[in-house]
Amino acid sequence: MMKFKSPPVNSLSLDFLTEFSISLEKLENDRACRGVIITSAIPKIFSSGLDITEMCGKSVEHYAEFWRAVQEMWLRLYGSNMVTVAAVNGASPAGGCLIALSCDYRIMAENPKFSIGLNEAQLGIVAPFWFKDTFVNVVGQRIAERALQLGSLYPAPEALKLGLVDELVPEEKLLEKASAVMAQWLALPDHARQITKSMMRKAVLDRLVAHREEDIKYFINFISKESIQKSLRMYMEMLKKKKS
Ligand code: CO8
Repeated sequence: MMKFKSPPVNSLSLDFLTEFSISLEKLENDRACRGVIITSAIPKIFSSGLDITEMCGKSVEHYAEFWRAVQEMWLRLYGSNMVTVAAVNGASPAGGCLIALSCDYRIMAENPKFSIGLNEAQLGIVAPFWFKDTFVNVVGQRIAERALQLGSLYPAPEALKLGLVDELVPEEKLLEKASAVMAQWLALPDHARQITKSMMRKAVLDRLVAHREEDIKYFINFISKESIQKSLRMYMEMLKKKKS
C-alpha cells in the first residue's frame, strides 16, 4: 500500500513526483511485490493534481524538468506490471484523477462531496494528449469529449455512473474493499494478466515514448505564454479567496 502524504493537499510537486516514481520503480523491481493500492493519508483529499506553483513564474529549465517528472510518473504507473488499485478517499482533480485513471481499478469513497475529473479546461489549460488517451481508455470517446471540454469534476455518485470509477463504498470500508479487489486480481497468473494489460495499454504508452521530447517542448511553449500564466495566477487567487 502506498499512502500519499504531502500536506496540505497532496499536490504533485517535482519532489513528490520524483519520490513517487522512485517508489514505483522499487516496487516494480521487487519480485515479492505483485500489486499496490494507492490511497491518501490526508483527510478529504486524494491528490489536488499537479502543483500549480511548479507551473507559475519558473524558468524554462524548471518547466522541462517538471514535465519530464510528470511523464515519468505516468509511464511507470500506466505501464506497471503490478496490479494497481486506486482507493480514492477524497477530492481527485486533474493530475489526481490521472493517477486514479492509470490504475487497473478505482474504488471511491461514497461521499458526494468528493469529486473527480480532468478539470484542466476550467484553469484555462489543456489536458495533454496522453491524459486524454488515458481518460478515453476508461470512459470512452463521447464521455471524455464532453468532460474534457467542460473541465467537469464529478461527485462520486456521478463518477460511478460514467464509469470514471468502478465502485463506491463507505469510506470506512474503502481499504478493506481495495484489499479484496487486489486479492481477486492477484488470484490470476501474473504472466497472462501482465501481457493482457500491456496489450490494452501499449499503443497509448508508445505514443508518449515516441513523442516525449516534443511533448516537453509543447508544454514549455504553452505554459510560458503570458495568457496562460495569467489564467493560472487567477485560478490560484480564486483558490485563496474561496477560503476567506
Ligand atoms: N497546486 C498548488 N497549490 C494548491 C493546489 C495545486 N494543485 N491545490 C490547492 N493548493 C493550495 C491552495 O492554494 C491553498 O494554499 P494556501 O493555504 O496558501 O491558500 C492550499 O493548497 C489548500 O487548498 P484549499 O484551501 O483549496 O483546500 P481545500 O481542502 O478547501 O480544497 C482541493 C482542496 C479540493 C484540492 C482544492 O484545493 C482544489 O480544488 N485545488 C485545485 C485543484 C486543481 O484544479 N488542480 C489542477 C492542477 S493542473 C493539473 O493537474 C494538470 C495540468 C496539466 C497541464 C497541461 C498544460 C499543457
